[in-house]
Amino acid sequence: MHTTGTAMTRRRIFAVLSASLLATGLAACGNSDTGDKGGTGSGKIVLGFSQVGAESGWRTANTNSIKEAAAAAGFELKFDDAQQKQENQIKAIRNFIQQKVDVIAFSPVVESGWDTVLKEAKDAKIPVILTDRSVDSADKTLYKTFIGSDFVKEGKLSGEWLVEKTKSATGPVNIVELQGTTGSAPANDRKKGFAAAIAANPNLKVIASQTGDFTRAGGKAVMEQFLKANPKIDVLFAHNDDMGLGALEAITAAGKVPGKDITIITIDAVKDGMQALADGKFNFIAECSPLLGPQLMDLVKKVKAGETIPTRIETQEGTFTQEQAKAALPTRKY
Ligand code: GYE
Repeated sequence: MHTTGTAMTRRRIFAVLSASLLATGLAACGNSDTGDKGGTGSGKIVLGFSQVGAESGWRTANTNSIKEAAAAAGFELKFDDAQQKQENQIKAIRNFIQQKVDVIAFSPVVESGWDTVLKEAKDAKIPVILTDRSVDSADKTLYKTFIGSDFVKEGKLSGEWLVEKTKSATGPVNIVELQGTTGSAPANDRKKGFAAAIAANPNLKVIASQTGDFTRAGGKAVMEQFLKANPKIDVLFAHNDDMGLGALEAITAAGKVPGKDITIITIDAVKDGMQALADGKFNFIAECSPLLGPQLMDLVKKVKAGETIPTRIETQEGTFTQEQAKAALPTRKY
């Protein structure tokens, strides 16, 4: 069920190799592309990117990947940080439309409420690429493609690992869940996938589930409440590493040993999360790769050239146990 260390390493090397080849190829294309009229007349392809915010280690790595890949591709990047607010993203997208950028890409804070602004971009003939998170718009012609992870699968892998780990448990297993940002695709989907994976095991019970907004501070504060209200917590399922890391502080302060008294499952596999896993404080992480930059730039180029691209591009990722985290950490890039 789980990817072995060797397979994981091989996949990782392949991913790094293809990412750098892609970046090199794009850099060459970008340079020879100086005749291309962008929205600002700089001669470069102009990409407007609206980012969710800076809520987590994942997000920081994602922002870096996008900025580095845009520079390597020779694009002009207009980058906006929405500070986790949908209204800021809508404003940023309207600004990009006004500035007549070539392509708009964004990672939607929440799933709903995008139709109007996406229609405005379509009417202005500016193609939109969804990055990392999707929208629930019924009209699929409002965007060209969605590039990112399968969040339901990440939740499922987390739940399946727990089912396997607790298969000989006799009594009830009490689970608390730290959800991501309310209404966001990863929070909705990870919750769904996890619930589906444990559904057939009545002794596995989610006794409390609340949002920690994908932040360390949120994870800590909500875990404190969980611990106060529930004398017996066996498992924490956190929708990202950062909330799990915040929760560690609350658990330790409550006199419990994370990773032993409370089994901790998280999602992302950023460096700090992997360190906690290697140290035995976390027990399992389902990976979610933030390194979407090179692939995104490739798609921007293709869309700008009028090429047809697949409407869904799924990120490849695996899972980590404590032993696998120890092996992977020395070469972990983010
Ligand atoms: O898991 C979390 C971040 O959308 C996949 O957002 C992303 C999620 C990621 O804040 O750490």
